[in-house]
Amino acid sequence: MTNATAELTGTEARSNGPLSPDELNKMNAYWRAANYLSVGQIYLKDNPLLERPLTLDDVKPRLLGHWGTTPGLNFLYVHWNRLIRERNLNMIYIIGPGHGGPGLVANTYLEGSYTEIYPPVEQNKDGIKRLFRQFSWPYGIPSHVAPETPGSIHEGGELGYSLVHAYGAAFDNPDLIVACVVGDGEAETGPLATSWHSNKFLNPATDGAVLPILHLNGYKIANPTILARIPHAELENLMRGYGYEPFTLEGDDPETMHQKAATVFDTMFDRIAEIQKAARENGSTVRPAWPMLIMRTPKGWTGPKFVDGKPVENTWRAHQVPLDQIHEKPEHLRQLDEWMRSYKPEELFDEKGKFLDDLAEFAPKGRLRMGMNPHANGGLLLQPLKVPNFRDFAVKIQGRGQTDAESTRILGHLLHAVMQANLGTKNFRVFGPDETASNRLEEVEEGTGKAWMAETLPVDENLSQTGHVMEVLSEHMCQGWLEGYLLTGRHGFFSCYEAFIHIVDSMVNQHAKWLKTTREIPWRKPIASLNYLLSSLVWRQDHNGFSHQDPGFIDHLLNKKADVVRIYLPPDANTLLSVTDHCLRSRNYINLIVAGKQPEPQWLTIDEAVAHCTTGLGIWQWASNDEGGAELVMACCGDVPTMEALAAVVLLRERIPDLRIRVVNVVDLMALQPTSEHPHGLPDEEFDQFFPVGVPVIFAFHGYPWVIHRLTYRRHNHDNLHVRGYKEEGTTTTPFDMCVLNNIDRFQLTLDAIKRVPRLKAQIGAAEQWYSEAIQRHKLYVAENGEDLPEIRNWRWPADQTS
Ligand SMILES: Cc1ncc(C[n+]2csc(CCOP(=O)(O)OP(=O)(O)O)c2C)c(N)n1
Ligand SMILES: [Mg+2]
Repeated sequence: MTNATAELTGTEARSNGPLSPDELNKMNAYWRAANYLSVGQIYLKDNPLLERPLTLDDVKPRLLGHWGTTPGLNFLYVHWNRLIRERNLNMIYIIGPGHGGPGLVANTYLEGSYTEIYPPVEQNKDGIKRLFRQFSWPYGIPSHVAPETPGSIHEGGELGYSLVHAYGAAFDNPDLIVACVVGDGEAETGPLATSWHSNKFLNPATDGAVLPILHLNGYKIANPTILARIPHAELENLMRGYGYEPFTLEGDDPETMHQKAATVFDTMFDRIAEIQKAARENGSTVRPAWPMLIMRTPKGWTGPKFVDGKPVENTWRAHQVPLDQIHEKPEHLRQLDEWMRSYKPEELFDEKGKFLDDLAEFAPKGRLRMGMNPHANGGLLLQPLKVPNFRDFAVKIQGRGQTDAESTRILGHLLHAVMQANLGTKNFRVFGPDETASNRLEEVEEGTGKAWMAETLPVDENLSQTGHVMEVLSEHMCQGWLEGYLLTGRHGFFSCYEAFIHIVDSMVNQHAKWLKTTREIPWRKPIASLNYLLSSLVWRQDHNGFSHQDPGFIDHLLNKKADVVRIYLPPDANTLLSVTDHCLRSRNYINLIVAGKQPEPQWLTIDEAVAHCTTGLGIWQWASNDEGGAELVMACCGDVPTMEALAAVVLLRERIPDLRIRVVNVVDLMALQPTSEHPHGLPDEEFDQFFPVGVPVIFAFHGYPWVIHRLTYRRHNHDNLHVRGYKEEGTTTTPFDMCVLNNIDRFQLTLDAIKRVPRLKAQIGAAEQWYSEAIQRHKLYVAENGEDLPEIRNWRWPADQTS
């Protein structure tokens, strides 16, 4: 392999491409500088310019970071700089192998962004020392392309999401080019494998461009990659099959590689410009074959070729820290010294440690620098969403629970209005894995359509090349597109079946981490919240059954930092409207809304709904008779549990008319937590007002029952809290039988109440008898008739019991 640092003399290389000899030399010097600073970050805490031979005192005690991917990322950065300058491009750079963090830090430092954002990291020797020392250092900066890294919207620690983020960023950003490096290992992940199809949703007239670079360095941590070990033609055909026009850049000799890269990138960027021109000026509506690059370069390019007699460069051994026993092996220290000097720092930085002006000039200026591009700090560009008055869509309540509505369909009216109000600014999209209509939100498609650049047939409905509803049967893609869209300063809404949102558990972890960290970074401006609507809920899987029954996403989100997560279970349409309005206006949260799509009773007027959602929980006085002090609190959270709890109240009143019952409905789950744990948490004194100490609470909950215990275990009345919820019993059966199977039905709640109220002790035996007869009757009836008992099916809250 040719030494990267050799002065470039090859006349052939100089003449055979778009770069002048001077430009080529400068680009290579720039790349050397980025590589030098990358290696320095991994290894050094002192002697930043190698003014004296390296000693063990200069080297960090713990060597942390990843070298292997970094030189490739740096190589591309230098080339993007040239293209941005020459073509005045608005460009951001997404790094799939986010473990190449040192490279992005190095490049944003060289272009000046880093020092502007972090002034102590000066453009001199002290600054370089600080830059080196802080990397992977306690209270310093992380090793990945983290939120702390200027220009990043993608941490890349969990591999697989680079390309969806890139497309999400490009939607509705017609002037933006998103260069996206996909690791060849990353390309083996499920999310990444499907992400290539994003090109069927990208409109060259109204969206920006994504330039995928498959970084084919041949290896992962300890293995070769699949795509590097199939014939090149097969790989190209794979990319063609995905609808791209593949280009290849292959080699290891910097001298020729810069020229080759400049040549291929000029062609590819010309191609992007042609595609956009055809769509924007000539009205072409054909789905284009966007260019993509297969970059076949060595892993650990320009690093040590052999260590301890074993090959390192161009192998998986280059993945992390190639010389990792510096403190044990003097030979490793000598090799490190030699490796770093091979970049010739004395030719790159002046005696004060400042990057030489005629090299620094090579970077673009101002906001064109990728570290300063506002699209990578989306909050800077965020425009408030126009949200029409949600009260205009309210369900008229005539008597408690006397009218039914599909709550999510009512929400669909609001979302449609939001979509229409923001079509002009093009900053709102609704995402769903083929479930928008199934979740009763299809009205949102009217007037915009569902994005679709592939073939259409007469039978299709609502497909449109400019649609702002995004439907693809990949929860990963929906989530990733939405994240990319939000991170670049727009708004969105993701509706999904409750059980299958788990597919993106891991992605939402990463987004939550991003939000948590950015809250602590002053220069990162708040972005719009990530809003989920989960419908097709556990209790009403009439068509599907057990596979579709899982309310555990709530549990999953509860693990996240309280600052970031909000969970709402509106019991009816008006509360759903109020909650959604709030979520759409919020910033920097992950909002989870769990709401049913089946016809269900409507309880609250819109004014009551707003008040209820504002406190997060409330006593439903109209359903309570607790004057003189409650003897029992019947609590509920979620639409079906609310109905069962109210039905139990009616049954209890029939049996024990003088029982003083209070009904408490919880819409904001986090209100149950102590204030110390969550900003929405009620102070203990207030909590005790709702759930008085010593009074038994029967709590009917939408999800897994221990969620409620987990949230309330420190509350005074916790010992008296008895929760019913989903306990993993399910199948394709009637709606009420689902409740019975999980012991959350009205009969069970009634029996629970009788068992827990001390003065009713004498009635327990009779109540148990009554309970088993009721359940028996129910089971026989559903088994025989295939539907619920008429009194269950047609149940209504009795008007005369409204107080
Ligand atoms: C989803 C996921 N699985 C596993 C890992 C652990 N991991 C970190 S880097 C890496 C290899 C990545 O290889 P590649 O994408 O080819 O990157 P590069 O060769 O450029 O370093 C793996 C498996 C991870 N970060 N994310
Ligand atoms: Mg690789």
